[in-house]
Amino acid sequence: MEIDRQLLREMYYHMRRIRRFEETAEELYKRGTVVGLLHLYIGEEAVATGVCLALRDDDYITSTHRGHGHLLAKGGDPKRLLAELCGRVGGYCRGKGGSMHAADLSLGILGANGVVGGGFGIATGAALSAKMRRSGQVVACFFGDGAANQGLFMEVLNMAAIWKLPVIYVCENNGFGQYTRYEEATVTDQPIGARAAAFGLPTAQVDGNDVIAVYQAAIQAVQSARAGEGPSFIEARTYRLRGHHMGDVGFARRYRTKEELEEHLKQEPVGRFHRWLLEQQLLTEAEIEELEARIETELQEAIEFVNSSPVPDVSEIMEHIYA
Ligand SMILES: Cc1ncc(C[n+]2csc(CCOP(=O)(O)OP(=O)(O)O)c2C)c(N)n1
Repeated sequence: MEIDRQLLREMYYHMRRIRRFEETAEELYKRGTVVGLLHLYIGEEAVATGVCLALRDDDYITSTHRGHGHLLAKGGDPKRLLAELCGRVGGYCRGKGGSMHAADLSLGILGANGVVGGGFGIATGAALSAKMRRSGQVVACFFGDGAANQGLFMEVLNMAAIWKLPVIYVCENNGFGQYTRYEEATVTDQPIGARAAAFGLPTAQVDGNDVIAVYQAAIQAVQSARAGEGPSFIEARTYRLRGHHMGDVGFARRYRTKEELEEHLKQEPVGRFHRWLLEQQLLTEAEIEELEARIETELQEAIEFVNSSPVPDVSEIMEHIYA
């Protein structure tokens, strides 16, 4: 598949921007500016980027508790997301939802989700709606390896298969579910995709730290969904480089070692893509620096936006409550 320089540039821009957004959020959390739980996507940037760049603007995504990367890669606004994390009125939910409720329906971003596996039903329902409206839209449903053990996964696979719904189930296998290793919680003599294959879905297992591999698998799944051939499944193998959430620091919980983390750091997706682009002479140092400078400016503007945005007034405490 031909991947042009403009697309490579976009891939690098998105991956690096997600990384720097997360590092900024991490820093602001440590200063007490970010409020509420924070699950960072550092190390997994190639998955959101590869999948979202294969989508159309009007396609949908559903996201997870680790959702900043998905929202940003689908075109979400870093200012409004950062403001949301910091509990400011300029945020996606007027500062009242936090990291796990950010959504932007105008961009097809159907929301992060604090319920593990909570996106399965939403994505499959959105795909049913797209099919009934004959809109040609496709849905990408992001979820973790832990979420794949939720019973609803089986139900949606069956429903999406029988109705040939335009949905792509994207399992981000980052090696862990909270403080439990993947292999301790999930049968590994069969890949997770075997569950989807049992319902007849085409499945792919890709290196989730290789943005091009993810993109190629996603393009194939999108084409098949748009052609009316129904759902697909992709497992992207990656590695979570930070704790489960900001409170999970160091190695005290003993589910991984420092040595393991260091090994994975060598293969982290943003640096790896950067090195590859230079080695292959696909982008120049100057082009990369220009993209990085643009990202720093955007993030600086996001911080200024947060600083200029107040916390919600107590008088609106009962507004925007849906349940
Ligand atoms: C229904 C439900 N069960 C349990 C939890 C607590 N919980 C939050 S994140 C998480 C681990 C999820 O693992 P995975 O789906 O692999 O995503 P990852 O955190 O690795 O990105 C758990 C058990 C929850 N939020 N919702």
